[in-house]
Amino acid sequence: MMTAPLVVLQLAFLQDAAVPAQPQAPAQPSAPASATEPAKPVAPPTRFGELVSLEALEQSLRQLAASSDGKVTLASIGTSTAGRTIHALHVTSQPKRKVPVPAVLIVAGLDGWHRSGSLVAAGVAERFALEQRAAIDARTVLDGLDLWVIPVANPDAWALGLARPQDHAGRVGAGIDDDRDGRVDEDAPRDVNGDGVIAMMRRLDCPSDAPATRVADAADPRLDRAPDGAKGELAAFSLMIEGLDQDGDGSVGEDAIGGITVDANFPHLWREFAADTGRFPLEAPEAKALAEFIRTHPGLGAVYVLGRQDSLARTPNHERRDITGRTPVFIDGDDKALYERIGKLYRDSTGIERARDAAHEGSFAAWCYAHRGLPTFCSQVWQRPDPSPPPEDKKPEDKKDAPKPNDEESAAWLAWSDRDQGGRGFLPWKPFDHPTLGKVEIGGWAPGFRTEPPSATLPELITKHAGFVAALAGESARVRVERVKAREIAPGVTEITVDLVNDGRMPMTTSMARTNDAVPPLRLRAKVSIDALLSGDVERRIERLDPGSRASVSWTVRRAPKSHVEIGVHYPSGRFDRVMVDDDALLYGGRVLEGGWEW
Ligand SMILES: [Ca+2]
Ligand SMILES: [Ca+2]
Ligand SMILES: [Ca+2]
Repeated sequence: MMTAPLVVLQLAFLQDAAVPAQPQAPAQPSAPASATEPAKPVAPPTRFGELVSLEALEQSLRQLAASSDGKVTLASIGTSTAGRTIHALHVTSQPKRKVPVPAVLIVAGLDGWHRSGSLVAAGVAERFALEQRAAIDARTVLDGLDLWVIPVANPDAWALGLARPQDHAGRVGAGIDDDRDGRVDEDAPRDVNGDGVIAMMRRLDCPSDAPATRVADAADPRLDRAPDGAKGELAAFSLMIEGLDQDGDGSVGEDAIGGITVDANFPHLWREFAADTGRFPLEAPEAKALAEFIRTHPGLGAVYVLGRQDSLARTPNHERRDITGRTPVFIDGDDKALYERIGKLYRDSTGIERARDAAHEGSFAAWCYAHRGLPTFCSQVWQRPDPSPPPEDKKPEDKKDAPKPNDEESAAWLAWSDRDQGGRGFLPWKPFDHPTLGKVEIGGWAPGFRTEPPSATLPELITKHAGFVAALAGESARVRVERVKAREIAPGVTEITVDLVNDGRMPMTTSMARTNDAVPPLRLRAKVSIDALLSGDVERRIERLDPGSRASVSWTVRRAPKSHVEIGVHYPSGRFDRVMVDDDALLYGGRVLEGGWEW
């Protein structure tokens, strides 16, 4: 009990260090008192509440491991293209645990535009490790669960941050000739007007071979839409990324800096002929390191990915299939109920109900689910906040005839930027005399405005996501031997029945795992000679054990008095138990000896 006040003091110190300007010093004396008071619904302080340099984040990870009484171990799962360490945190309540338990894996930082996801992932590890009971009952959860957190899966991209346009943010390594013109990175998007940001351009003088395609949206001329030909509208400009067309080929920014997009370099729905997806799947060392980690950690019960994609705010489509007709593009129909239920848990835990579309072909999450059969859930970390109501002078009657925005979601982002964020979210369109394109306007969304939440919200986001991870862990499949019955049906002949149960809330394996044999079935292997086996199979396989369901397997074997029969129980997770049936078992039932991992 001596350590608890120390932890509180240390966290208070860290909070002050992270937010030096906040006049919150008077709150400090109340910190020790709160240890005895009931938890307040306030997000506990965190050392991951602010976007910092990669080096500073790594330093915080090391500090977390050092201050956790051995509950957090910092390991490396590999090295990035540029030679940076890819860290993994292992969080457990029992560092010397001998019997393996299922683990939840959290992966974040796959590209450079969702760095807050890395902070949230590390912050969740911190919450579990330091048992911030205001947020979650971490001890209960960790008793039956370990947590793996890979907060920055793509450190090279993370280090670059928002310096590159979002579409290219996750690229690593040497340049690729994106447009196959024999030159590499010859016309990357760039900051043409020198405002420090690569934004968008509206080209006003469009040539006939690259005609205008968009008009400004009357509801808010900062936004654009396709012209309505039926109303005689003519397109006024084309929209393109800020750049120069340095090679004069008519395209702007067509050959971006950088090589492989890590989160498009995984095998499922890998785009073979795209410029940035790698020459072969898992070519990027970052992708290979993640895949290796998954392969060598078969006990993962669920994977939670924080970044570009979402599969929780909205349940993924379960009907679309690829051209073979066999592989689901998103999820298998039989896994729909699972995703709906976990999605509801997520929305209840985080309050996040909105999501943006994002490409998922070749992504880590798509591969984890489709090829490895793992229940894999994606979160975009936060959602667009609701804008404050419009000011008084814009009364509803004035707006009755006002045109409706074509893209309501973008309009709502703008409203939030204008009314609540001092307009920081959008760079107004400004005329610019472009050296190769003539008259243009440069402006658009401020980089990261819609992907990175304000730092002030991070502690609360960490609390919400930690709550979801705790809920997710509570949902995992819990397959175990419920009882072992042994009965002597004739002298020297024993009938053995092993009852199995899944008293968790997830199926033993996803439907996807069964479809593609990604995960072995549960196997029960009787270790008896073939002539001692009077009935039953040497090995029995159980493909499916849904939540709340049971399975029962029986054998009849010859067993001499004072001898024993062993049955190996091999779970899909790679764990195994041993069932022992001897003379005592006839009275008390067989014993289950926890084995370990088979890996
Ligand atoms: Ca090129
Ligand atoms: Ca610029
Ligand atoms: Ca060009």
